[in-house]
Amino acid sequence: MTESYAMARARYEAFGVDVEKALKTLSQKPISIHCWQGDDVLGFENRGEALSGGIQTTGNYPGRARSPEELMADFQKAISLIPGKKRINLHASYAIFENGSAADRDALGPEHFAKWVAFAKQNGLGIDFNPTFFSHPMVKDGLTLSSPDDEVRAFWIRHGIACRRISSAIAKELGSEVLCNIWIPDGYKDVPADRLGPRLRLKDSLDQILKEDLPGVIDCVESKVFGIGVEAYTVGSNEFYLSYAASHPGLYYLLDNGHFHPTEQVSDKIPSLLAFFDRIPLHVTRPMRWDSDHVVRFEDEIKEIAVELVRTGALEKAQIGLDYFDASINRVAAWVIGTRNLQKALLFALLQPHEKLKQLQDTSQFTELLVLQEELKTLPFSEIWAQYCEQEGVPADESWFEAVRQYEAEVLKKRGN
Ligand code: RNT
Ligand code: ZN
Repeated sequence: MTESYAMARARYEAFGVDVEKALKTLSQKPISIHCWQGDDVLGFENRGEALSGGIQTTGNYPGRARSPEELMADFQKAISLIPGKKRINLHASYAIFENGSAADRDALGPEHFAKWVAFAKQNGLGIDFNPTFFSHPMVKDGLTLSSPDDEVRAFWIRHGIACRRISSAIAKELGSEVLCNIWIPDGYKDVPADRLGPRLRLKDSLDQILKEDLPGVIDCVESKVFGIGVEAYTVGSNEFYLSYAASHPGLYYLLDNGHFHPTEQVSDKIPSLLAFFDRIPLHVTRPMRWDSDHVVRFEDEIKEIAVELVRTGALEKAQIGLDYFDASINRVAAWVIGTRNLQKALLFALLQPHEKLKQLQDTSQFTELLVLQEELKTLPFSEIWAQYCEQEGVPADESWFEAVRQYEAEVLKKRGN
C-alpha cells in the first residue's frame, strides 16, 4: 500500500466510507463492452450495406477492424488495459460464417456465434446480444417490426426469434445469463398520417418474438426519441416500450442515455424504474446535441447515473453496457477511455457516504447536505483509482496509451485502411 493511498483512504474513512469494500465491489461488477466500437458498426456479413437505421459513425481514422480476427485482437488489446470484470456485447450482424455457411438474419443460429463463445471463454468474458434490425435490404422504407408489409414484418419477427434462441444457447454454453436487447430504427422522416398503426404492429411483432420461454435470456427493449432521417416520429418511443415492458413480467426497459430529450436526465429515471423493475439494463453513451454516441467521459451525468445505481442498492440489478462509436480517433483507445471512465464513475459513486447524505435529506438539513456534497467532489479520488488499477494489474494513469500507440504502429497502421 502506498503512503498516498493510505492518506487518501483515511480521508474517505473520516466520512464513514469503507474504501476496501468499494474496491472489491467495483472489481466484481462486469461492464458489457460493445463490439461495434471496433469496426464502426459494420459487422461481418459483407453484404456491402452501409450503416443504416438513423445511426451514424463519422471519421475515418486508420485501422478499422475488418474481420472477426482483427476485431477480436483489437478487443483483447483494449481489455488488457481495462480493470475489473468484462463482458462482450455482440450484435447479430457479427455472425461468423465459416466454409460458406452464410445465413440470412432470419436463419441465424448458435453455430454462427461459436467462435465468439470460444473467444469469450478464452478471455473470461460474459456475452450479451442484440438482434440487428438495420443495415439490411429487408429494412423497407426504414421499417422492420412495424412495417405494413407482412413479408417484411415476418422476416424481422423470425430474426428476433432466432436471436433469442441464440442468446439462450450462449447462456447455456457460458453458464451466464445473456441480455438480449431489442432496438429497432422504425420511424418517419416527416409528419405521419398514422401514429397508432405502426405501434400496434410493433406490439404484435414483439408478442410473437417474446412468446417462447427461453432459459438464460434477459429480454429488454430500448426506446428512442429520433434518429437521423427519422426526425418526425419514432415507433418505439419511451411511452410505448415502458408500457410494453411494464405489462410483460420478465421483460425489462433499457435506458440509453442518448435517447431522450437533451434536458432529461437518465440518472433520475433509474429510481423511477426501480420502483417497478428488478433489473435495470443500460446503454451508457455521450450524446452531444443529438444521439451522437461520443466516447463516454468522466462527467457529471455519468457520475450521477452511477450514484443512483449505488445508493439505491441497484448495482447488482444493473446490466451495464456501453454504446458509442467514434471513427475519428483510435478505436482501441476509444474502448479503453470510455470503459475506464464508466468504472471511474462507479468508483466515485461507491466512495460516497450515502447513508449520511440521505440522513441529511430526511432531516431537512439541506444546507449541510450541499456543503457535504460539494466537499466530496474534491476528495483524493485519483489515489483510490490508482490503488484499484494497481490491484487489477493495469496502468492507473495515461501511460496505458503507450501500449495502444505501439499496437497502432505494429498492427493497426499495417492494415492499410
Ligand atoms: C441506436 C441504439 C442501439 C445501437 C446499437 C448499435 O440508437 O442506441 O442500441 O446504437 O444497437
Ligand atoms: Zn443504445
